[in-house]
Amino acid sequence: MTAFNAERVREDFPILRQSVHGKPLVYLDNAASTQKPKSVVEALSRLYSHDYANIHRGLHALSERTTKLYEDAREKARAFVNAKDAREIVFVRGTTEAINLVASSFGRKFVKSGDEILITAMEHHSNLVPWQFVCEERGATLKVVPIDDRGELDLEAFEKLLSPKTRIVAVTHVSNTLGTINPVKEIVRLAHARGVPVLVDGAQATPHLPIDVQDLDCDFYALSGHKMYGPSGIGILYGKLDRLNALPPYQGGGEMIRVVTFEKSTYADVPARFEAGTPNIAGAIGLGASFDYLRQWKPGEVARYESELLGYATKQVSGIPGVRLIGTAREKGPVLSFVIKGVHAHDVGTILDQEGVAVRAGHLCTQPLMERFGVPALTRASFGLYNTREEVDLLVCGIRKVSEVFA
Ligand code: C6P
Repeated sequence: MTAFNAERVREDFPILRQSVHGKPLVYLDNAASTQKPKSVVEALSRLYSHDYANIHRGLHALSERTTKLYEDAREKARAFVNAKDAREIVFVRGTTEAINLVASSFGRKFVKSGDEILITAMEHHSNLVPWQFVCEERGATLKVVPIDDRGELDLEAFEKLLSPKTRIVAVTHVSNTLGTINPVKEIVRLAHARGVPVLVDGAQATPHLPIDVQDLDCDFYALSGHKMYGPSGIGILYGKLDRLNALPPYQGGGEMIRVVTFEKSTYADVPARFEAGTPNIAGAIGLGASFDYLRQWKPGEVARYESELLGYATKQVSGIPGVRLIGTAREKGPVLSFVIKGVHAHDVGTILDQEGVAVRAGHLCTQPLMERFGVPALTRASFGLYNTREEVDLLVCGIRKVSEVFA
């Protein structure tokens, strides 16, 4: 284990050493996607320079080597989320595909007319629209757990909304817009007490928090590689073995079958049943390298550092005239969303970009949340393990400029 030191960490990310519009780059769009450490880039380069072939199909040396690297990455993913068994890890394109997989397969088999699916008011569209598909197709109803003005989930309302008709609960671990860390373990406990399975959207949790799916006891957990210093186009769906075994296939194609005839096909065991076609081989291996990268620090050390950084930023930004913070939950991931009176979020983003500060502006794929807080859009600074207090100061300086220009 190494002691956490953000300045040293920055040396692992050559992309950060550049200027944008003549100013040093301050990359604060980590909730959208993170940058990649050298070790991840090198793992991809090594694969394509030495080992690459298709997997699970070839008898030749390169195929065997690449298959081993791919399956090693599955084992690294298992260890990262502390799953019991590597068969509980399915490689997918990312969180969006993981949720679509569960919604489609679970919906087809277990959801019928009159049933209910329970989500929360702070879900990303990726954990909302797939459930709307299911509701439309099966004649079910989508129920939404409300949140309070800080952006915290109303647990009492959640308990009341859990009904004998509830088939599944789908909840985000950490909100991409508000930063709220949801009490997922408690949510799972309450749902399980009524026999309802829970899917957790971990897209914004896995880059920051230690994850233990056995401790959470959730039935499904989704994550995206590109948000946790790995490649894009790869992610994992964790599912308890019995839950995955109970699901029908999601897509048909190569490698997900056992026997195929024109009359009927039978399917492979999990996880192969859900990995139809040639997968994102390099992506999975690169993701394995990002798990290795994050493992160098004690669990919780990155979260502690980022939380301090968020506290530092929150204090300063909230003091700027005209600024309203959106998302002030007591437990938060490193996300700072805000609006500035009289200024459109896109203008804030554009002016900050001129200062070299990269943030995201818009509805952040959470349109119902914009309505809940009565804003058309917002600006979000999101922190990662390579960000520093000096960078927060540059962000604050940029926001002050915006606020002074438009005041
Ligand atoms: N949020 C953001 O800027 P994909 O695109 O499949 O890797 O992740 C989708 C997703 C699902 N859930 C949550 C909570 C998310 O934050 C995201 C992606 C990015 O906030 C892009 S919209």
